[in-house]
Amino acid sequence: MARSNRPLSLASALISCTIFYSFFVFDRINVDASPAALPFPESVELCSKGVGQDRTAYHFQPHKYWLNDPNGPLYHNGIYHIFYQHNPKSALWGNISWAHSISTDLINWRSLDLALDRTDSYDINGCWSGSITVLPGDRPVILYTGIDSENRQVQNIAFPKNDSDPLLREWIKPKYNPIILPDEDLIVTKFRDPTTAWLGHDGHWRITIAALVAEMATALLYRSKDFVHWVRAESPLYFSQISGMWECPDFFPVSLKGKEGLDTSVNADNTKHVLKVSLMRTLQDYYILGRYDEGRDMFVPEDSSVIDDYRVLSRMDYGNFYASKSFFDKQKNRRVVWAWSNESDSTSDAVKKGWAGIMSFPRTIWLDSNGKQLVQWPIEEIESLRREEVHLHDLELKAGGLQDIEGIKASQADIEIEFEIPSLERAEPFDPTWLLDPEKLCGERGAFVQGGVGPFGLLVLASEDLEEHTAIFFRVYKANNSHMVLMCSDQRRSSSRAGIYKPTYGGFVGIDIEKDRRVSLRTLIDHSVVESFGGGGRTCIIARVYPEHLLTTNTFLYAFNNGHEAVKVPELTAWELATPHVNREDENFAMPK
Ligand code: DQQ
Repeated sequence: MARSNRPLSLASALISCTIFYSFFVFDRINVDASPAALPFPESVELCSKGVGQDRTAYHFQPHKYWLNDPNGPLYHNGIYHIFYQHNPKSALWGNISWAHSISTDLINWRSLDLALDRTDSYDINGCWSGSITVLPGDRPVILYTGIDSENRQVQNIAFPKNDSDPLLREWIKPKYNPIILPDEDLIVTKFRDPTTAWLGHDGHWRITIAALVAEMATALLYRSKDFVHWVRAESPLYFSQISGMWECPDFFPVSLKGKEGLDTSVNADNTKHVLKVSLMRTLQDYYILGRYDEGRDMFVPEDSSVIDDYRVLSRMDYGNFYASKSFFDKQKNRRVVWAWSNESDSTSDAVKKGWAGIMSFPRTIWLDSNGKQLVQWPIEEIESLRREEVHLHDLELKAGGLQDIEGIKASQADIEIEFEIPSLERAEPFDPTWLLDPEKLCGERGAFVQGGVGPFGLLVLASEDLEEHTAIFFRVYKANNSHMVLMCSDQRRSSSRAGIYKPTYGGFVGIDIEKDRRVSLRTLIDHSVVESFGGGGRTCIIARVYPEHLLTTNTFLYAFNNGHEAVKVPELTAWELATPHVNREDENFAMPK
């Protein structure tokens, strides 16, 4: 097979790493900035390798050390802000504070000093997750969980020190903190992660906070007139028997028509509400669609029959995606969601690398036109990173077909492919019990187990001998009255390195394959990330992988079909992506004065 990927020799990898290490020792450059100034400088191809071949290029990660949950994403006065859970001293979880980065395009990021550090009795053991709300007068305010000197979880507030600083660099914690203490009936170590507030028609703010109450996973409701004094409502916003504690709830409206996002306080006839919860038990994010009944101040799920079994809840993503948080981007009238994607390598690997944890690529999120599921899609700004391009069309993938996609550096790429299924005749019978564990099904029927219709999809981050690869693929089954499309991301062969978690992820795709006869796949590849969007973003799977061959040789990209039935590929486009500035501390990168 002819392969024209740009070679990456061991020598060049080592040179890139040397360059990165030299950035590493530079101190942060303090440059004043104003939002009216020019945006970030053009993306420059910097060291794409970072510390080892696993460092990502265009996914958000700190310059060094530990990252977990996204906190308080915000668009304010021309600048995007992301805060996140960070250990400023190590690549392992601990010393949890709020780190802070800013951007004008959600692609290039500059890191600022910590926004919240563990300084006072009410947060001396950690500044845990929380949110930002913009109060009237365009004044952002942070609500976060502090771990106090008695290891209780309390809720605190912080304000920008200087309202006229467009970068919101310094935050002040008023002396009257904490503003919410755990009531007697609550477990003091299970009361955390306040949401962005929404304003009711009565002029009172509301927030929800996760807690475990009488063994029930609960989204407690608090109300306030002045944002400082909060009163717990008698009834929670929502609770469920879903076992274990929820973390990082997110509660927001979505429009019944179109992709536009809504401000968190909107509650109208043409909207639904989404309650997103992060389930500690599975470390997965789930969501429930429903209605916000303002009269009763309660969330009412539209399908109450399913919600006590987490296995049938809708998933934000079927992969390594946790503690997600969304915000309304009023500049572009969209809602954008981020999540923490944890490492799948070991803690000793983290220490060696000097970092751990990345964010999923920011995704626009909206309600599908059928009103039944959420759809997520990489924000359009990713297109500014597209460079070399390969375009193929009208391919046929017969049984066993493998199509080399060559001409781009495939370790840092964006691929859009559409599969057309001329015949569903050979679709195998569907077993409804699979709905409870699609992941297991993906493990039993991997990319090389022949089926009737499928598996077909992509092999990414593949070594020349295919010993290492990650497979993202579909299979179509015939159920009683319809066809079911399974999407899998199989990491079992992703790396020859031992000591790495290499799961198989999977979920069903909510499309009508009988009518459409097509299913699309978009995959973002970024060294140790494979982030996939099936059926136009109806099923998403982000995975962390650590291919060993990236250090020394080219990586390859293929489309394949291992089903009996031939499939067609009407369109396939793959772009190599440039490396933006993501929290790198080099002299070329500063917001102009
Ligand atoms: N991470 C934070 C908590 C949150 C958890 C601590 C979720 O506030 O519940 O770092 O990952």
